[in-house]
Amino acid sequence: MSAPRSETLRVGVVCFSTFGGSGVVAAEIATSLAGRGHAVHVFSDDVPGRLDPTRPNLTFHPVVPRAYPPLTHTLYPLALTSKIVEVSRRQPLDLIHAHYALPHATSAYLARALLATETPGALPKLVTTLHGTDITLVGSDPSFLPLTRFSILASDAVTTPSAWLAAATHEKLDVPPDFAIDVVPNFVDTVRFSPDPPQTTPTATSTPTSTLVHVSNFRPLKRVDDVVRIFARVRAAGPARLRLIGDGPERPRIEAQIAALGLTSEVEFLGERIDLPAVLRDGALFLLPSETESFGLAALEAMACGLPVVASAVGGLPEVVVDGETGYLRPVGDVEAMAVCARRLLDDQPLRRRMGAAARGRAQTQFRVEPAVERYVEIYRRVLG
Ligand code: GMT
Repeated sequence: MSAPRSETLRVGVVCFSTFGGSGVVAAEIATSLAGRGHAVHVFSDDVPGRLDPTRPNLTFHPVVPRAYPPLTHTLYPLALTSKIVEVSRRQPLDLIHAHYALPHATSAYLARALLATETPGALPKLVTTLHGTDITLVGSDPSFLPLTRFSILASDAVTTPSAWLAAATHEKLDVPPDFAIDVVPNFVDTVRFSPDPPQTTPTATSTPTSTLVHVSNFRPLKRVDDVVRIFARVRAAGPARLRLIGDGPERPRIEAQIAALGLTSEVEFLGERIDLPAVLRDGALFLLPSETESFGLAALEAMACGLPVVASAVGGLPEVVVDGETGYLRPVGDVEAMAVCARRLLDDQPLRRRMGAAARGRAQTQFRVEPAVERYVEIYRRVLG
């Protein structure tokens, strides 16, 4: 006998807690589902940055792998499996929504296999959202490819935030063409991420600013050194400042690069910020010259704040940024071309305003929260039959 399929769903959301885009998307989905009255259980190593664990209908389940000194490798995927099993025994779930293939979809699969030995039939369905590096880097690494592929094919539904990532999953992981992947674009809260501070009259568009903004986790694939090279060229041609938001392993190298270029006084490191909308709306334009990006949620959040985006023409970014309308897309590594675009936007205020307004308009019309969450709920209901 399967679990009751009532209007109210019991959904387990499995995600990373870090400030990365997949954790943000998962937290926003969990919040919205709870707001609609569904019973939501979030599983992660810590409370995701954008999640309020005290809100009604939402329970946060911390996953804490026990340390056992002879075992030097992390037991997190197994602790996550055990936690899903433990919670499901007490409060059966209709489905588990795993964000990121490894280890989340694999742990959910294993939990389901264990639960099947106890209560055959009453098993949660598995919906897996792929976010990018789980396919392009981790998942396609030969050491992980078979398990990633297996976890995808064992899911009842698989989603990606861009058509590009769906195609890359078919191609890189040799997923059969008839295995359907739902494309559900990422989304943004355009009330929180807006050009105007809450409860004030519009001001941002009338304030001339020459600040370039970049947000990332400072990993090599973000090419933060290109951000600095672009800024150096922009600065050489006129006034400008650079704000770097986020943190990660590349930061010391980037600090050294900025010092070597004599730009230390013109660049600010703001670290990870929860007041991101305020920082974004202070900027003139957003830079995202990544090596790859399945979607580029950081760019979308900047667009919602009215910033044009100068980014690499790569991955899913062309599905977010419309070249020549909401910003500029140039080949990966072409810092000269990106600097020309950025300088043009700083020098031509009407152009910048026009593109900023178009960026905000695109975020409002194409990437709203409610339709995206509605798509996920439709997928949940489809797999639940
Ligand atoms: O970009 C990262 O390194 C973080 C990563 C994550 O897993 O949080 O972001 C990925 O997922 C985001 C949400 O779907 C996307 O907006 C990012 O483009 C994607 N990053 C890459 O594909 C490199």
